[in-house]
Amino acid sequence: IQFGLTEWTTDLDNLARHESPDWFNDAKYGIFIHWGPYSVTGWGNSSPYESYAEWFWWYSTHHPESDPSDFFDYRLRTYGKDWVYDDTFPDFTASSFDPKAWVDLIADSGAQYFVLTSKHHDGFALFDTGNTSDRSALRYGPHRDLLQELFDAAAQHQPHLKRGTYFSLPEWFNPSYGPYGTATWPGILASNPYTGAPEPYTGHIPASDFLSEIMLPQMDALAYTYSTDIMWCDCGASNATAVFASRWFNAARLQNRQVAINSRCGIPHAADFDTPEYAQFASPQRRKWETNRGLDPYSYGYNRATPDAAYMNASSVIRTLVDIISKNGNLLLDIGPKADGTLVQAEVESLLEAGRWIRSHGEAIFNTTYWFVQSQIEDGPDVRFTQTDDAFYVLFLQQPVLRNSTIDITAPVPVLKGDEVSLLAVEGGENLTWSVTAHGSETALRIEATEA
Ligand code: FUL
Repeated sequence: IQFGLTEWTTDLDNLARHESPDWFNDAKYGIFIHWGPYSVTGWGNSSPYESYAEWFWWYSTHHPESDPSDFFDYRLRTYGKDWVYDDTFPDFTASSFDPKAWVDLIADSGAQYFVLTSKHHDGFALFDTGNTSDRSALRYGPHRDLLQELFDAAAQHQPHLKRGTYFSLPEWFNPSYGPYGTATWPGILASNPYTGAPEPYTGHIPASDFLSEIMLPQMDALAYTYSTDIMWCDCGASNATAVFASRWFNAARLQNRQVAINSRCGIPHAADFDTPEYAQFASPQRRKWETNRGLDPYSYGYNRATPDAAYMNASSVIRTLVDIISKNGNLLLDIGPKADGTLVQAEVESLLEAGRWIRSHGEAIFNTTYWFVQSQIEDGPDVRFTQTDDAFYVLFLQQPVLRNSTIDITAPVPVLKGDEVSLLAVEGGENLTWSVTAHGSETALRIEATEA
């Protein structure tokens, strides 16, 4: 079979031949954005019991007996006993949302793409869900199509940023999800933990089949109306992804576009990339992967309990990125905007400071591949490797001493041609020379620095 010429079908072995696009492999760094009604509550407590703030509704209705992260008590003392989750909607205003400023920040951070929560587990959509649901930012809260506004701003930006959509396949408490409930996603209704009354599921349009009448049409809307580049599903479980992906891949091919789906669409066998969460692989992986995590130490959504000093600083962003790309990964780094669309200043500062370094060292980051043999060395300086067709990059995780010194990197380095070792983005200073030496079966790359 010539797969380049045949149709994509719903057969999983056929779909498994779809690969992560070149642009995705080359892009290395994206910004994840978790924004929704949970940005109003904005609470996940902080160390030592940190929990995802975007899970507020779940935890504040489900864990009354053991509540180390204080969701349950916070809810009562902040909102009182009659409050229900959907009371957040009017306060999810987006009144200061400036899509152009967000896109400028993403570009300045050095990221090449972003992924916005189009719909999280609470079922509240930031895009137009048509006649499948009225539970969206178009009908409640801001009364705006937030996804479209951000996508439009990104399309106008030069250079273009790729645009992705996080999409939760299950909805926690959607009454129509019930029949598809599993142990993890029980498909139950929420009830107020204090009064026992059922909590409303505002904007619900009853459907006889959640998958074909809600999930699939919404995924199609993201693919065809919004032209998402990445379908970043979450949670898997029951799904219509084989139908969705085969149609989408065929359509994308006709348009000469490369699109991607992640490993959480319910058919991991056919995914383009894996998605370790707050984790990264220790060694290079043949299959493309993308770490997702927040600048917040343990939340994607805005968490008012996180102290400024706890967010990742620029140097930890850079080290994390460099480590990941040396192992065939990408980094999808999350910010949690506030309900009015303002950004957390500590997150902005880290992104901008890291962005200056990332952009000035972009040659060693973007459009590179990992050095498959080894990603780091056991003894000697803490370095990571990337490569292109005509360069081999050694990235130091600690500032090396390069003053009249010699650095030996004992690693199976590639056969190097050419005669130049240079320090990226550092002007003047040192003359660097390199040589490859053999120590028994080991090779070592020796970099010698002499004062210019
Ligand atoms: C998880 C979700 O439950 C989290 O809230 C977050 O969206 C993360 C990226 O995926 O599965």
